[in-house]
Amino acid sequence: MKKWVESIAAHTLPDNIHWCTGSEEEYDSLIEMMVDTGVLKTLNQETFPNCYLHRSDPSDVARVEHLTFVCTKERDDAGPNNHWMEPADAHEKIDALFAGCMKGRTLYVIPYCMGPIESPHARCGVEISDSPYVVANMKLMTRMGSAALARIENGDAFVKGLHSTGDLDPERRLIMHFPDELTIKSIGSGYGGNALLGKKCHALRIGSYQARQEGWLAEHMLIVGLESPKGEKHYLACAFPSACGKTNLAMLIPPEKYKGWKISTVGDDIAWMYIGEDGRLWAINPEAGYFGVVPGTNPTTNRNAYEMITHDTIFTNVAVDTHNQPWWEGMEEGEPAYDWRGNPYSVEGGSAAHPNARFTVAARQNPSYAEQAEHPEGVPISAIVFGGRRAALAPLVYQAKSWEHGVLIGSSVASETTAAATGKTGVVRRDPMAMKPFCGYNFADYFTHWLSFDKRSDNLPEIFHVNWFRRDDQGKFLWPGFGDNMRVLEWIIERCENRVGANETPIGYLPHAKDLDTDDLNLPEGTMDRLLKVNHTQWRIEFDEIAGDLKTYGDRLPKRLLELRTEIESKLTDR
Ligand code: GTP
Ligand code: SPV
Ligand code: MN
Repeated sequence: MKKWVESIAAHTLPDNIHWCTGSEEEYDSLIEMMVDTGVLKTLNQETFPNCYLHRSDPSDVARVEHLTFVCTKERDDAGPNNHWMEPADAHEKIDALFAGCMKGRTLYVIPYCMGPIESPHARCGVEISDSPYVVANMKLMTRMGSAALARIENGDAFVKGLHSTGDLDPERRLIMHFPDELTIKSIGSGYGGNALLGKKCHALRIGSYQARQEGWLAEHMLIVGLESPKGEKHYLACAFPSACGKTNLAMLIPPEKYKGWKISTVGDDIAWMYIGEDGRLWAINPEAGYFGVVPGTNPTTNRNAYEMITHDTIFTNVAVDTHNQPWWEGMEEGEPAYDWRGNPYSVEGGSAAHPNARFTVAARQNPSYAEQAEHPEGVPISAIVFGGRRAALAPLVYQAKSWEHGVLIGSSVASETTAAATGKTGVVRRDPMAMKPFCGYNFADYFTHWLSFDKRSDNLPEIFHVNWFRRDDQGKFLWPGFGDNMRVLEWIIERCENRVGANETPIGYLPHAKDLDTDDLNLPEGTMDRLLKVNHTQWRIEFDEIAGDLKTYGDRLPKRLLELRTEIESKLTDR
């Protein structure tokens, strides 16, 4: 590793090299240095102790999918779902941008471990970066420093990540993955998913590639624990696209009538899953912190998150009020004085906080943090839940009839695009398993890999699909969401335990309205009917589009998915 660091230093020409230990003192001194240099702004320390604000370059506030590449030898191995470049060309192109890019800067060597240090399922990496903001975020988001370095020095294979903010020019911004070389190179962005290489680049893109070779799954999923008043425990792993509700569901506070239930957060964004000795699917959360969407967070929607981000938090691109406290849309108190760019707030200037403003916090600050998140073996998963943000069509919840049907449902997830990535928002696009931006190889092979689990165990989780985002004709959400999603999770658990019946439809099993307890919600007449209706005509159109999307994967697509799609379509007859 030393040789690698030396060769990078010889190419990037930093003034200094700093090997990160991950200590509190190191974190504090980096924060102090960033405050001095203006990278961070100190927020009101009385009301928000140890909280800081980072304002990104306005062109650098989200992931950039069009600049993100998977560089396998063969183009088909990356698949139509990824941008691809031939590895030697890719290295040449990006290495040219790294030449001398750290002059006048410090090169930080950041050893990290994704997953509990003691876990056989955890994996290590080393990120080289010239951004102290990245170091501070990696400290909160991963097990970073000496313990990870010790694992690596004991012979653990590790992912080599090279990152520089470069000159932040979007024309010279690239995020490249070389899965066969366990290498990531990222330049020109300081934003989360582009720069914190342990997260999307390692734990999902490289991780999914390794997972396929080794027989496990690396997924864009939250992991939540639900314990009933009787002490029955279930863990759900849920895949929703970016900014579609994972963090919120992972730390949900159930409505009053669910008194006695204990909800705990194992993870809010990524799950690594493997088949355990008992044939069940087990999951660990490779992360140790949250990089979460700020707007919309308030004591009613997500009290756990609201409390957790009142101290020891790095805010990115929020607004501030006149008392130098962070402010964002949907906070439901105070008023913005300065917007996310640092300009005096004006209505004409658009939203005060950036719609993709984020918080970074250590997971242990979450009041609902599950101790099981530290267990080397992780937790057994009862149900896998796919979901998307869809104003129309997709019902509140439905259950797959089999594992392969669940894989078809996952592969045809569609969702409205959000501010988490650059580009137009609110456009419905296919986002299989919520992994469209994150699968490090050809989706056709990924679907085959998912299907293969069926042959390896007869004890796999049930699979469901949910949609919290249906809207009425005025554009208002039909379903209250947030804590009330508990009502749906309870039905999911009851289905897993075979304790409740269901309405069989061609697309899957839906709840009988009477089995979803919504009496105390006072929903407008007809709401549940709309949320639980399967309109055959519209679903035929959907299934036609699904066929079109699946066919873009060509010959490598597992035939079974297309057959199953056709079987279901033929049952969608008008009633
Ligand atoms: P990433 O971190 O980008 O992967 O996103 P995420 O899936 O963790 O999304 P998150 O939970 O941060 O939610 C994104 C946005 O959706 C926030 O503004 C939330 O307030 C909003 N949201 C979350 N859950 C619900 C829900 O049940 N109903 C409605 N209407 N909005 C929700
Ligand atoms: C997402 O976009 O899905 C995120 C934020 O979780 S980032 O880490 O930037 O990818
Ligand atoms: Mn995410």
